[in-house]
Amino acid sequence: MYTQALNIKDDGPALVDAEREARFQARIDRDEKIEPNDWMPEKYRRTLVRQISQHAHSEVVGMLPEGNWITRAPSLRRKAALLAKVQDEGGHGLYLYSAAETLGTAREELLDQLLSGKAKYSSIFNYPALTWADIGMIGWLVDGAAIMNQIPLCRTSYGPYARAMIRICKEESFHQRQGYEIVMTLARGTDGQKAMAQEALNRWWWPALMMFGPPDSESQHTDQNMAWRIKRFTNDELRQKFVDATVPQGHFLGLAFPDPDLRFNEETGHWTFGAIDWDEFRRVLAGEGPCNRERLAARRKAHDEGTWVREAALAHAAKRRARRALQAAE
Ligand code: BYC
Repeated sequence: MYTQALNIKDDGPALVDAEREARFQARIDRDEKIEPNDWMPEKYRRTLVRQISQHAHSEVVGMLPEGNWITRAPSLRRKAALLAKVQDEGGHGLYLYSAAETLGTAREELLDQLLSGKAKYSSIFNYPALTWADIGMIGWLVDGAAIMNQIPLCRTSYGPYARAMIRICKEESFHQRQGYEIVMTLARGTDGQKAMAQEALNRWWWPALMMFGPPDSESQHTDQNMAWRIKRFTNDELRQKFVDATVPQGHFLGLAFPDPDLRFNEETGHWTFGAIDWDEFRRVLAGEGPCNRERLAARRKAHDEGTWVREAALAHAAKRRARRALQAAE
């Protein structure tokens, strides 16, 4: 088994599980990073594989709504920036699959889980990108929400995940700015362009708030993940931070948020917002969002069409290994 192939440091049979777990938790409480060969509770390992692989899948599925606009970008400059952004997302997927592999699950297995529909990816990528303004909204709101969630992940307790997130966040920050600049250009453009930006904001605002996950009262994993310092903030805390940062940015552009209950609360210093449609969120997670089927079909097609590349890479690696073995024997 792949897991057994890892050289996991063991503290010896004298330590019973409870003692091991207490020592593990003490390391977490001291803010020490957990590394691949360190002992860790099986549940910690499984939780990380689940979260990191869901994150990796989100990056690669996230390439689809934007990739669809590369040929239709309105200028060469926009096209170059969008191409770079979509390539960055592919790169993030690769770092994250590598981070997940350090926990003992092979990439093929993780990809199988995505392609069979067993593994989740972010709900947001099951919505369509209908106009150019959507590309701006994805950068401003989707990458903006991703940054809010991911900056604390740079301090997550598992070393390889934390280190991957540092570079990812730098790139996401550029993505957010390019999105905001697209929206700003439209918001300052003709009436038609401004209407396009407003219409896109109306469609993306609520799904962006759902990216942070279910409310804390319904979240299954938050308490344990906070104790293990995988998560540093709860879903609702991050959602509120995102709303507080984003609403003034939208108002600066003269755009209106599609929420009649959105108000600044002078006492708390936070924006209060209306009720999120959690039924819609659950439907999207259950595979019934506007684009779930289309996204999985696109990934399966890409995977099938990439078979020859994987086979060629494996054949090349086998040939190099054989050549090295021959050289060593000489
Ligand atoms: N979509 O107990 P909870 C990006 C699932 S950005 C789908 O709160 P947890 C990108 C959750 O997995 C997006 N599923 O869980 C941006 C769990 O299901 P399972 C990716 C969701 O883990 C721009 C169940 O609901 N970012 O990549 O404590 C361009 C209960 O939830 C969602 C990340 O993945 C959702 N929105 O917290 C390109 C960041 N929300 O597994 C790409 C890392 C919840 O028990 N992930 N679920 O069946 C996290 O920070 C956390 O996993 C979450 C959820 C905040 C998402």
